[in-house]
This record gives sequence, C-alpha cells and structure tokens, in this order.
Amino acid sequence: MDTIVQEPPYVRLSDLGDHVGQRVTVKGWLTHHRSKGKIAFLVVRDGTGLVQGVVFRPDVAEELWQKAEALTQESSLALSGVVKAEPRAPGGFELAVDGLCVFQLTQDFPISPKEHGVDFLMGYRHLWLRSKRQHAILKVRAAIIRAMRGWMDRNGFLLVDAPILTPAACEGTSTLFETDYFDEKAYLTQSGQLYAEAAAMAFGKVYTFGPTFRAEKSKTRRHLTEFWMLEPEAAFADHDDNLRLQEQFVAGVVQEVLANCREELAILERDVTRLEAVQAPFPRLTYDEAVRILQEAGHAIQWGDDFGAPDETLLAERFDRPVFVTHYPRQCKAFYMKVDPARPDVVRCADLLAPEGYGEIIGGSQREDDLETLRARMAEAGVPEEGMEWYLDLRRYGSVPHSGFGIGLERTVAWICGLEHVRETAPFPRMLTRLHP
Ligand code: NSS
Repeated sequence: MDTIVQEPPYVRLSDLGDHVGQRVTVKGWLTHHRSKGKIAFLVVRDGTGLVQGVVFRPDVAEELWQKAEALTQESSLALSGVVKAEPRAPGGFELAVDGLCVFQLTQDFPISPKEHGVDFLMGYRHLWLRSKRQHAILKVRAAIIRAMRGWMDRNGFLLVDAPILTPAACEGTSTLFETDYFDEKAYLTQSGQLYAEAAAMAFGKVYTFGPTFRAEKSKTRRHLTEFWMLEPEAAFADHDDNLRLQEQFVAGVVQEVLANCREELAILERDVTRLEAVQAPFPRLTYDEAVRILQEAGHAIQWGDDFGAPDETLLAERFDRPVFVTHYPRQCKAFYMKVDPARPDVVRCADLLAPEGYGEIIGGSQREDDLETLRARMAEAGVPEEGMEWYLDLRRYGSVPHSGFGIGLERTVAWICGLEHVRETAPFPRMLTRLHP
C-alpha cells in the first residue's frame, strides 16, 4: 500500500454533494475503467453511491497515471481530488484525481459485466451482492424492515423476541428441522406465534420479528427454508379487527417504502403505479366464494382443498390491491385457529394474497381461546399435548379473544420489488438445494 499524496478528508460518496469545489478522499471499488488519449475515467462504487474519477495525464505524475491504467474491475482503492458536479457522470459527480492509493489490485473477478446464469451467480452470492440490482433489492429489504417495525412501534405493539430453538411444532410436523438439544430433541422455530400469544397476555399488543425455518421440500419461486417473519398478536382483537390491522399495516408499509425507495425501485424497473394502488381497505372473499370463482374458471379444485399457486394467482388478478381469502375449511388449517361458531366446518382465518401473481404473503387468524375446544382441536390435528402445557395455560389463566398474523418478509420484498423469485430477496438465501455460500 503506498500513498502518493497527503490525504484530504475522507468522504462517503452519498455525501459528495456537500463537498463540491473541495478536495476530498473517497474509498471504494472500481466498477468501470476506460481511457481515451490523455484521460482515464475511473468509476468507483463505495456502497453509498458512484463517482467518476478523471485522471488527466498532463496534470499528474507518470507513476499515478501508470497505476490508474493498470486498475482492474473490483480493485479496492482511494482517490483524492477536487469534487465537481457533473450531471453526465455516473453518480452525478466527478473527481479531478490528483492522488491514488491502491488497497488491492484485483485479479480475475469472477463476475464480469457479461450475462451469467442464476446458478453461477448464486454460487458467487458473496460477490454478486456488489451488483447494482442486488444492491437495490437489499436496500429495499432494509427499508421494508424499517417500515414494518416502525409501523408496529408507532401503533403500540411491543417487540418481543421469540426463541429459535423450540420443543414443539407450530405449523405441522412435516417441515421441522430437528436438532439434538443435550438429551432432548429440539426444532428450529417455524413461527414465533405461540410465544407471541403468551406475550400478548402479558403486554396486550406485541410483535415478534425474526428468522423462521421450514424444511420445505418444494422448489418453487416462493419457498425458502429460512425466512424472516413479523408476527403481531393482539389481545381483545377478533377476526375483523385482525383484517383491519393487516390492511392498515400493509398499505402503510408499501406507501412508506414507495416514498423512500424511488431510486431503488427505478433501478429494478418496478411499475410503481401498481404499488400506489395499495390502499386500505382491501377486498375480501370467503373461501367458499373463492372456490366457486376457481371452479367457474375451470380449475380442478374441490371444497376442502388448499389453493395452489395458479389458484392464488387467478384470485388475486381480479383486484388491483391485495385480497383477503377468509374462512378456510378447518382441515386445511392449523390447530390453533378459532372454529367459526356459526360455521363449525370453517375457521376464522385469512390469507392475504398479493397481486401480480405473488400470492400469499400473510397467514393469520383469530385464535381458539377455549381450553377444551383447543384440546379437542389438537387431538383432531394429532398435536401432542406434551411440550404444549405452557400454551394450554394461556387458556387456563385469564383467556381472552385474541388474534394475530404472520407476514413473510421475503415474499413481501419480492412483491414490492417485482422480482421473479424470492432467492434474490435475502442476502444469503437458504433453499432446498442451497446451503452455500
Ligand atoms: O404458515 S403461515 O401461513 N402462518 C404462520 O406461520 C402463523 N403462525 C403466523 C401467525 O399467525 N403468527 O406463514 C406466514 C407467512 C406466509 O404467508 C408467507 O408469507 C411466509 O410466512 N412463509 C414463507 N416464506 C418463504 N418461504 C417459506 N417456506 C414460507 N412459509 C411461509
């Protein structure tokens, strides 16, 4: 490492606008390099923006010029020079380079500007994150998390962290990741819900937010084995309260992300008019109505079947905003959902289906709050009471009507960004066929 000139103040590229006319140092990685006669253009990325360094051969020492000429894609470096606004330059600013320090001259960066297959890129996910598109997606992901948590915090929900290692299943035993826990079996959590219910009885309104795990054998564009879920739970809230909460929350999050991520959504070529339409209230269909619509459209669905992706797509296509499908048959759904007293063959639940083919992003329900009914439902669903005594206690000591839901972060990111597949929504996605890097 050798510095040619004394370093002026180090500035991140997002702040260059505050330093026009001043001499600064920027640090980053070379994305493009081009020279024309006596001028070399060095486009540098630092994670917050871009700048175009301009090296003018007659103005600099020959050693600096030679160094600039030798730079390769993804070489790490520091540039010094005076900042100039230049609307035609990538990032909108130029640096009249008078100093160059190379941290590392990169050899053979595997991802070249040419097209690569997704498998190749997933294998180099640790390097692929540097690309403009992946960068935009992960910034939107962070903005979505900020908006989701901010909404909950402002609306009186307390963040309560649920454990990751758990003794029992929440969403069925077929997708459990099992691990040894000293002399016992433990499972990676499928959902924080049961703990959120306990916390709701302590704090009234709570939410959990964390990674959840499902040993999904399905290779679809919507399934990960590790995904993040935000799960609100509210005491004294019924099914209707739950739907109102969800539509206010989802519309609020989408509008906030739209306001804060225009640039990223433009990079992703997202049609934002589709997102602008996401305003409460959302349309509602009962499961019965949904089955009728699907049958009329020629889908081979029978009452009692769960929906497949093509079914969800057809239902959601009828609306310009997300649609709730409510009151599913009890045999399709989890043991903790409250049976509708007026229709004991269905439960008071809803899935929220996102438009444009994205399908289910939320699953939620009113919870069964009567001890004996819950025990009967557990027996019916084959859920052992062993390990669940604590959960049954919530129905013994001050049980109240309560409801909640879980929103899948990666599916929400895929929808808001307009992506083909959830694999691009996580920095290091975990899927049936991918554990590396
Ligand atoms: O199974 S869910 O429908 N519901 C629950 O886990 C409840 N315990 C939530 C609650 O009421 N507190 O999953 C909820 C959401 C679902 O709508 C998806 O958006 C997401 O979690 N989800 C997934 N995302 C990515 N990959 C997989 N495999 C996945 N499974 C669910």
